[in-house]
Amino acid sequence: ASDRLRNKFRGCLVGAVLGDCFGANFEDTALRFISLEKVRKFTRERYQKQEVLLYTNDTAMTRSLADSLLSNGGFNGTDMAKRFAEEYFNDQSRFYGGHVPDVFYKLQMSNYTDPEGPANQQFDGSGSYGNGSAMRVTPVALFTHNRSIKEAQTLATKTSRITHTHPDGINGAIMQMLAVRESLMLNADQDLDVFAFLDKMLIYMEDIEHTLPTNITAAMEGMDEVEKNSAFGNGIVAIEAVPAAVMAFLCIARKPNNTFMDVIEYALSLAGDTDTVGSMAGAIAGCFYGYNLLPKGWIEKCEGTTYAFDQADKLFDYVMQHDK
Ligand code: F2R
Ligand code: MG
Ligand code: MG
Repeated sequence: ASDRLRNKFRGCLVGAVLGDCFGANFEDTALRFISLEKVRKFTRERYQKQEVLLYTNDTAMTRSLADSLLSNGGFNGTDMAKRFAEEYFNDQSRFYGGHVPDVFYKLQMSNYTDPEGPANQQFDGSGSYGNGSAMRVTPVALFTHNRSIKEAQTLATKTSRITHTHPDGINGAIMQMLAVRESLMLNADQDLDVFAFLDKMLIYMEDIEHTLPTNITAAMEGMDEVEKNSAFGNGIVAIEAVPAAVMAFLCIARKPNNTFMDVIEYALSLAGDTDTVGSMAGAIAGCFYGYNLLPKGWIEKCEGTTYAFDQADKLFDYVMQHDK
C-alpha cells in the first residue's frame, strides 16, 4: 500500500510538470486553431524533435511552495513569499501572469514583513482572481494527505493569499486541491465514478458555496453533457481554468482504456491557458494513474521532472514520518 501511495505522489508532481511543459507549446492559442488531432501530432511525434520542453511559472511556483512546506514543516508565510519572489527574480522568463510581479516587487521592498499585504492591494484592493494560486496548490493536497479536510482547505487558503486574495482565486485553489486529494484515494484499476467524485467535492466545498462562482457549480452539475469544456471557459482566471482541468480529467479518465496521455491531450485541445489547465489536469491524472503509467518519452523530454520526482518522495517521506 505504501509503494502504491508513493507512486501516486510521484505521478502527481511529475504529471503536473508534463502538463505544464506540453501545454506551454500551445498557451494562448485560440480554440479555432487547435484540435485534438493537432495536439496529438505534437504530443506523439513532433515533441521528439525538441531537445527539451521547458517548464513555466506553474512548475516554478509549485516547487517553491513544496520546498517551503518541507523546510518549515508546515506553513510559514514569510518564507513562502520570499521563495516565490526570489524564484521570480532569479528567472523572469517563465511567463508569469500580467500583474503578479507587482506583488513580488512589493514583497521584496517591504522585506517580506507582511506576506499578504501586497496581494491584498492588487486590483484596487479586490485581489487577484487569476489561476495562479490554483496552478501551484498540488503539494498542499499531498502534504495534508493524512490530515482533515479543514486543515487542507486552510492550508490551501493560506498559500493562495500570498498572491491571490480574491475569493474566486482562493476557491479555485481549494477546488484544485480537493480534486488532487480525491484522486489520491482512487484506484485506476476500478471504474471512475465521476458523480461520486463531484459529489464529494461539492460536500467539501459546501461551507464556501456562497462564494463559489456559479459556473463552477454549473459546470460540475452539467458534467454529463459536456463534450467540449468550452462551456465553462479555458482562460487565465481561476473560475475557468480549474473546472476545465477537473472536467478534462473526469471526461477522459472515466473511460477505462484511456490513459494519462489522453487526459493531457484533451486538456490541451481546449486551447486558452493550456499550460495551466494541462498542469492541473496532469496533477489530478498523474495522481490517479500513478508515476509508473506516465509516458517515459515525455518524462525524458521535460525539464524539471527529476526535481518533481525527488520532491514527491520527500513529501511522501514527510507525511509517512509525521502524520501516520
Ligand atoms: N502569464 C501567463 N501566460 C501569458 C499570457 C498572458 C495573458 N494573456 C494575460 O492576460 O495576462 N501564464 C501564467 O499566468 C497565469 C497565472 O497568473 P496569475 O498568477 O494568476 O497572475 P495575475 O496577474 O494575478 O492574474 C492573471 C490575470 O488575470 C486577470 N485578473 C486577475 N484578477 C483580476 C481582477 N481582480 N480584476 C481584473 N482582472 C483580473 C488579469 O488579466 C491578470 O493579468 C497562468 O496561466 C500561468 O501559466
Ligand atoms: Mg505558466
Ligand atoms: Mg498558464
